[in-house]
Amino acid sequence: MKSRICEMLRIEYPIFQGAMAWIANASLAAAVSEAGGLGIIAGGTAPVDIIRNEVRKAKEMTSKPLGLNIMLLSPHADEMAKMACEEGIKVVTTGAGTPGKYMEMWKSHDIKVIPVVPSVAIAKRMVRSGADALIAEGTEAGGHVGELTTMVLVPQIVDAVDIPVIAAGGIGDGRGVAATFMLGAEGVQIGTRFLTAYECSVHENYKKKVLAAKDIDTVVTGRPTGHPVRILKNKLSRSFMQLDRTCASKDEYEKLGEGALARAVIEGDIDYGSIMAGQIAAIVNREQSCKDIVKELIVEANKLLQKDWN
Ligand code: TUI
Repeated sequence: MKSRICEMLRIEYPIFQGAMAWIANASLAAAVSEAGGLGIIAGGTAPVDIIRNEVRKAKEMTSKPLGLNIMLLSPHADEMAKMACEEGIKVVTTGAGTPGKYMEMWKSHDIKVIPVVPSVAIAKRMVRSGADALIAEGTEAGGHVGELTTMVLVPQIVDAVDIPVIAAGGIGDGRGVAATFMLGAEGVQIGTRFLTAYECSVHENYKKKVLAAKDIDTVVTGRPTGHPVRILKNKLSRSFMQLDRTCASKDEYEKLGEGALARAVIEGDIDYGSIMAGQIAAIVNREQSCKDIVKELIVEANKLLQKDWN
């Protein structure tokens, strides 16, 4: 399972933990890094000092490489980009936009930049602006998603660029890891499977909802806003779907969505909170340590990739 990504980032296994906003904190990221993967702290839309504190805490918990994700729709993205340099972060991933304007600053601080991309055109643009690797995220993922599936997106991006491609979206076990390696990926990013890790501090009710999820229990809402989001079905998702059907205004979406992720993550409100999770939630049915999750993914994937198919 060694790949260019392991060398580039000095990690043991090419497994990134998805940067789930409000969820991927020091506890989760440090545990994944300690397990030999890449733990990533999510900036989300939080104020910069909250995240700075998580970065410092994580560094006390592990001496292994850690990443920081910058969500480019955040009003704090500029400050977060600077904070990565100030805190000596060595790997930045980005989501929900193009990080071109920060590239020079990050490069001058020796930071590896790995943007999430939902299409070939955006992938090519990221390469031109100096990305070191790409995360090709399919629409199976939770949260803010593009239109293409992982199966279709990964091989096309692998063909279009020369830098390493990490697959994301719909990967929850060793079979998914092996499958994306067959498509040309050199690493995977996994979010949903880590939601039920012991070290993940998301509310118990959120974990239970993920553990109970079946194949068709997620839905993408908000397409008319240009920022479609995949969440588990509940009363909130039904209200969002009603807005989708009635061509509601941006204000109506904002009013309904305001504070909704924190409501689910912190308060455990599974009816009116936004429970972001990927389609693969259906196969997540155990609580485990990050160490066991990473080990299991690698052992299963290695077995499949070395199997004699004759
Ligand atoms: O960013 C994500 N997933 C997320 S972010 C998030 S928090 C949030 N809060 C409020 C509204 C929306 C989200 C929850 N989940 N995934 C990475 C990702 N990036 N998916 C798609 C993209 C993307 C989309 C467009 C990356 C680049 C891009 O470029 C467009 C352009 O033209 O710049």
